[in-house]
Parts: sequence; C-alpha cells; structure tokens
Amino acid sequence: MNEQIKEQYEVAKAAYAQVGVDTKAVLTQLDAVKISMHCWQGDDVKGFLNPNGELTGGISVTGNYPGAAQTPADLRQDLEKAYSLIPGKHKLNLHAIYLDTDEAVDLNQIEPKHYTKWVDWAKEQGLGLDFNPTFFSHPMFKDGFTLAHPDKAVRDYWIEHGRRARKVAAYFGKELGQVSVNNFWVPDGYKDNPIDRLAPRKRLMESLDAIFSEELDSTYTVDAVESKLFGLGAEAYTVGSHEFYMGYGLTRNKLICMDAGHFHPTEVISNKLSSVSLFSEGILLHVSRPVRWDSDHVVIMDDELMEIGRELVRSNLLGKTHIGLDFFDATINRVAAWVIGTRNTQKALLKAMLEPIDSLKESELKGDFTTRLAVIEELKDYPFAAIWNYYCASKGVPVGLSWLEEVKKYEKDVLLKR
Ligand code: RNT
Ligand code: ZN
Repeated sequence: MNEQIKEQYEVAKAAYAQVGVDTKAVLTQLDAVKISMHCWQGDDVKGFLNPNGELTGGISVTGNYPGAAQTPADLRQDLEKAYSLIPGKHKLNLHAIYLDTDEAVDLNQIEPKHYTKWVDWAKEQGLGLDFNPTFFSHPMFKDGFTLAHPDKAVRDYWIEHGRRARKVAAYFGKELGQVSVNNFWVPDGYKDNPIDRLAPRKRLMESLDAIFSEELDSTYTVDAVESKLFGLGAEAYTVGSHEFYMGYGLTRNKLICMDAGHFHPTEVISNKLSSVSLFSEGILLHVSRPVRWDSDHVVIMDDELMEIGRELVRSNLLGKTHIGLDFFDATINRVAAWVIGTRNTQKALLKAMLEPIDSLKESELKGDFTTRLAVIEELKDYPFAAIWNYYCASKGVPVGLSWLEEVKKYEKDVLLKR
C-alpha cells in the first residue's frame, strides 16, 4: 500500500481514538456489510425478456447515454467492472426479466433453470443474489393494473409469476448459501381519482396471499413488499400504498421495503426505520434519490443518505436490514453510476460508524444537549476520507477519483464498441 495513504490513516486513526472510536473495529464492521447492487442500472430496466426490451408501462427511465448492456453477457461484464471498483463482497439484485436463456419464456413460465447462468457467475464472483418478480413492461400489465386488476384472468397470470419468482429466489438462496431477498413491487393504480379505493386493495391483498400461500424455507428466501406513493400514470391513487404494505407486511411476516423515493417529498425513510424495526420481521432498503419526485437519481452523499447510515448504525439495525440500491440514470456512464451510488452508500455507513455513539447517547440521556450538538458538529471535520481511502487500498480497489480513469478506459475499449 502507498505510504501516504498509510500515514494519513495513522493520523486519522489517532484523531478518532481521541474521541473513543476504534477505526480498526469500524473497518471490520463495514467490511461485513453487503450492498445489493441492482442489475437494472446497467440497461435502463429493459431486461432480456423481449428482444427489443422496451419499457411499456409501470416504470420509466430517461436518457440515452451510449454503451448500455444489450445481453446478459454484457451486463455481467459491466457488473464485474463495477464490483472491481467497489471495496468488499456484495450481492446482485436481479429482476425476473433478466433471465438468461435461449428459450422463449414468458413471466408465468419462469423456472430456476432460466437463471442458472447467473448463479454460476455469482458463485464464481463470490456474490449473493437477490430477486424481484417483474410486474411491469408487459402486455398483461392492463389498464395500469396487475395483481389488483378486476379481471381474474389478469390477476391469475401475475399470481403465477409471483409464485414462480419465489421458487427462483429459493433456488438462489440454496445454491449460494445466503438468503435471497425477493421483493414485490407492483405499479397498480389510477391516473385519476377513483370511486372505489377499497376493492383494488382487497384484490391486491388476496392476490398476494395466493402468491405467498406456499411456505418456503426462510434460510433460502424471504419476501419483501414495497410501497409507493404514486407513479407515472398512477398519480391519483396507488393500490400498494405505505399503509397497505405496513399492514400487509406486519400481518404476514414479510420484510417491509422502503424506497427513499416513495414518500411525500418532505418525508424521509431515515425517520421511519426505528419505528418499522420495532414491529417488522425485517427491513429492505431501496436506497435511491428522489429529485422533486420519484426520479431514481444516483445516490449522492446528501443529508438523507448520511441520516440513513446513522440510523442503521446508531440503532444497531444492520442485522435486520438488507441494503439494496434502486436508481437508474441513463444520462451518464452506467458503470460509473453503480460505482458512485454503491461507494456513497458504503461511505455513509462508514461515516456513521466513526461516531462515538455510546458517549453521544450518554450525553443525550443526561440531557446534555450542548455536548451532543458540539460533538456532532466537530465530527464533521474529522478526517473521514483517510479512513475510507485506507479501506479501499486494503481491499485492492482504486482510491479516490482514480476509479474514474478505469471507467473511462472501459467505456472507450468496451462500451462504445457495442
Ligand atoms: C419502482 C420501485 C421498484 C423498481 C424496481 C425496478 O418505483 O422503486 O423497486 O425501481 O423494481
Ligand atoms: Zn424501489
């Protein structure tokens, strides 16, 4: 390792030790946290189910930066590049439409065998796999509805997809020896004000119950349910709202998935984690960044990201929380998007771990809010970057901006040739 990085680390280590923080223990703690990187940033959520992979409803992406992955092999190559620039061992989050098979398979026909290439690759790379059934961009997404559609035939189609998706996730968990989180998000909703808000919610509840009726081994897979405030084309009413899934998840022992972009603009998920953790089986995060709306921008080191990190660390929620990412920006290099968003999420956790949490809690309990404020503010100037750089160097990944050169080279040699 470069001498300067080591020296700066030693100085930083001493500074943190003075406030009672053991940087070595912190790095061990950080290294144990797996981030589930979402495959869909690599090709703008197109997937490989239909050869021309258009987004036909339920979700939308903007931008046309060159070099998007066209095939599963492209996507794996891009992912390998991204993981090589991110410290630590992580997971990949696949959507059902990312199957890798020569057969023509519809969503209600998927089986583990359509994903074996992903499993082989994940084994080779030392990655875990998470999963998501895909309830969008499909001709059976009718009138803006899937599992809550009034027509039973439409619902049944999607119920079959959901059931099969769970089998795929269980297969991932079994093969890879680590649990596969299977996340359910459905876009169902109305553009304009509905007359009946209740009936679609009852149908969604019953469809989900049908999907989850089979008990699967939770060492292999656990289900999560993701709420949303509104979507494109579902501005007035989204069936799977926050209250819907809080109720559903808590009564059915599902993980509650919270996406940072799925709430009112002044609401933040960081302030929800402690409450949800008291009652839920577990939490899945979709770390994302809403800009005025659920725009799915790449996560940056903003106040909310840092606050999410603090909540997870200060309240010791890392054991109950699966951290997934969810953004898709098609206006920038997609490998860079992964690297920026994933490294930022790790950095936010590291910053939080570098706080003298016990003594801060003590000040708070004693009512010494002066010390609480003073310490938190001074900590903002502590040499956090020296610890991060040392961690990157010790993991053999680029330090600081040097990762960008590698991405630029990869863009020139690989992406622009597609
Ligand atoms: C959509 C949800 C959902 C999707 C992925 C692709 O608003 O956030 O998680 O982004 O399923
Ligand atoms: Zn999401």
